Amino acid sequence: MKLKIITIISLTFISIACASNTFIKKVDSDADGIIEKYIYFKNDKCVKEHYDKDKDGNVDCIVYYDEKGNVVAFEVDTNNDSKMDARDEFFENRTSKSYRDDNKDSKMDRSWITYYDELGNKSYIEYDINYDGIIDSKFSLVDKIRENRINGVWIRDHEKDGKHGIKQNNVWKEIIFEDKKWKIC
Ligand SMILES: [Ca+2]
Ligand SMILES: [Ca+2]
Ligand SMILES: [Ca+2]
Ligand SMILES: [Ca+2]
Repeated sequence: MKLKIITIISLTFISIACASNTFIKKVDSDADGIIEKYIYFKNDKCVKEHYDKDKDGNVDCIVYYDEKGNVVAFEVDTNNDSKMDARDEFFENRTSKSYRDDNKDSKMDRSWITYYDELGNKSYIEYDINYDGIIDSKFSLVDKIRENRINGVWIRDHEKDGKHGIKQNNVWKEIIFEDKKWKIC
């Protein structure tokens, strides 16, 4: 009797999966009885993978794929609270966009756009420090120059002892990011 019930449940699950044209493949690659990878298929193509790398039963990494099998996005739960707090998106025009939820309140706090050269090396980064859609700083990895938008003007950063700053009449002044903008101290 017990065996019969299990068979019915199993068949029902397959039927639902076929009707929606999607199914999930569960992978226990080291055969320890714990599923550490879930592969989601739609129209026979892998659309995303869920990973439980530390095997605590919660997904801690998700990889998204496009129709060609390219990775288009990557999410990670860095503090193991079952909420993704880091996301990276990859685009065909040799750019990527990264988001981070630093205080783990499920709202992203900062983002940056990375540009790559033809060889795939990072060449340029634009930072939105407060995640309001406005770029606050930019950094060229080619000439190692960082600029910060101060009162609407891009001004070269003269970093000193880990602090950001500007030079005015050869005098160094620290700048801090406060109330959504860079301010000269
Ligand atoms: Ca986990
Ligand atoms: Ca998290
Ligand atoms: Ca946040
Ligand atoms: Ca901003």
